[in-house]
Amino acid sequence: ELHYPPRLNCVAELFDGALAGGAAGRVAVRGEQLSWTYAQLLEQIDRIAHVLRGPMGLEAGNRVLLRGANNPMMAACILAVLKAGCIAVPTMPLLRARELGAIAGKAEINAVLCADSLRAEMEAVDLPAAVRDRTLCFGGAGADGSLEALMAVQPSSYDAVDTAADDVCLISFTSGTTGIPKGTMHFHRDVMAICDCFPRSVLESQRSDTFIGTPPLAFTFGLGGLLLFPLRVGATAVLLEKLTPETLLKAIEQYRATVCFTAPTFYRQMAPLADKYDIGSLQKTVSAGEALPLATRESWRQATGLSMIDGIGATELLHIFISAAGEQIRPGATGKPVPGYQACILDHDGNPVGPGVIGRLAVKGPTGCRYLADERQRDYVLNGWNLTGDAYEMDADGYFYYRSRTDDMIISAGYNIAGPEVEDALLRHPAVAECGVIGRADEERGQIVEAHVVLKPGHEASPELTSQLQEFVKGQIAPYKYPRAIRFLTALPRTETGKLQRFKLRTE
Ligand code: 3UK
Repeated sequence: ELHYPPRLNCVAELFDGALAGGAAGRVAVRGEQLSWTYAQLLEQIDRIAHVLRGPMGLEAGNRVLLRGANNPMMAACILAVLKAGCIAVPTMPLLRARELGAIAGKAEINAVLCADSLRAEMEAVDLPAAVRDRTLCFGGAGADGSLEALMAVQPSSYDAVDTAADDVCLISFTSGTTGIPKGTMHFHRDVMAICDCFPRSVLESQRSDTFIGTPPLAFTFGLGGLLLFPLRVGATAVLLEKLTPETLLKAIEQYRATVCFTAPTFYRQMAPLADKYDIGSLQKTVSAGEALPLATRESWRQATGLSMIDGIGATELLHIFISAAGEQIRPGATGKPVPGYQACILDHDGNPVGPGVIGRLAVKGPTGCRYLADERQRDYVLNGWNLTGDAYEMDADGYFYYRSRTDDMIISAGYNIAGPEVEDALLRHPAVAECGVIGRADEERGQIVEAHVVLKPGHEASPELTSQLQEFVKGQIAPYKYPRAIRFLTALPRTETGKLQRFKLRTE
């Protein structure tokens, strides 16, 4: 059981803990341009907090939209908003003006902190005049009126606003795999809870760790894994912009990173390149965002000797709630509920089912879903249990196995077929780099299994390869699951968070 005092400011709590542990002189955040120790990061946060509550004129509870790539200044801005008693609304860097406008409106924002590099798109957003007047940019040349210019004349220390443990501090938008982002609200105590669950009991992170990875800080996977978790234990966070599989490997070598957070596709693309770099510092690699195919787990292990830590998380629940590491890993399973969380599988009527039956995953724990607009609340939360929209199965030992998204289960000639199982089979073929499997409407069978395949360099699409892939799948899993149709693409449609957009494959 986690217990937090009724008055809690999560940023004050994180820094009090780290500084009490002697972190002041250790590096808190490393970026491409600069690094800050805990003491230096704290000073930046405090100066920004003064700007928010002073010249910007914000009050406690006001909402601040944040935009920027992963770097130390973006991290300081997010933390300053929370420390000043305001609510952070981080946004994904690639969003366009229209999408930003929708988020700004839904979240009823009062102010904006925007990286200079993303300024043009932000200026194209239709905002109320009062918000426009409270828009500051950072990370540019530091001209008059920039955040940095205002920070320079502020005091270097700021007393955290005395917030309640269950005051909202973060509004996070889902990545919109299906198109429409939904806002979810999280409390100061939720921030502490995610730091005290997965990183403590599964990852066993320590102050000697250096965290690195790809998820944007605007995605709670990244906010937790690349900022909050390292701060909680007094470790170092490496925050880099625009990583590719190749540059991430290079950065792991350069920064001697010990913990890596990214999505399955990145690990899949890094595996064949791994022997070109000295990544011997790596100890823990965490995969989340979408299902980790067994084929990817195996190729990563072969390339690096590391056992992947798979973990399922959700924006609604803030971070990872089912996972396993080390000896606890059972190939094919996501893992067991992270201590602090409970999980079960429900049938259509909401009754629990036993081992070996596929059903709807339900989760309960210290964090839970609170949608901003509450129409969807009833779909997600049932009697205190969060329904994530995933089809899962449990075994007799309490391990949880991902099958598919509930809506993505393919029903063909009366058979239930999970696309990810077919994807795992295809990924084992030497010609296949990436693939996505969906159900395509079919008069005779209701749906047929259709695979969308991206080939590795040196391979070309042909009718022969199509039948070869079909036979290959039939040799590994029950033949009725084989893809009756195969389409070859040069890339799969993915969200900024690395998730396959199956709905786009269906409408292609
Ligand atoms: C899917 C997974 C199988 C699953 C997230 C870690 O992904 C995150 O949040 P989102 O709101 O999406 C949630 C949905 O994504 N998913 C995530 N991880 C896995 N499916 N295996 C996995 N390991 O459908 C889930 O319902 O974008 C992940 C931490 C924080 C996050 N917000």
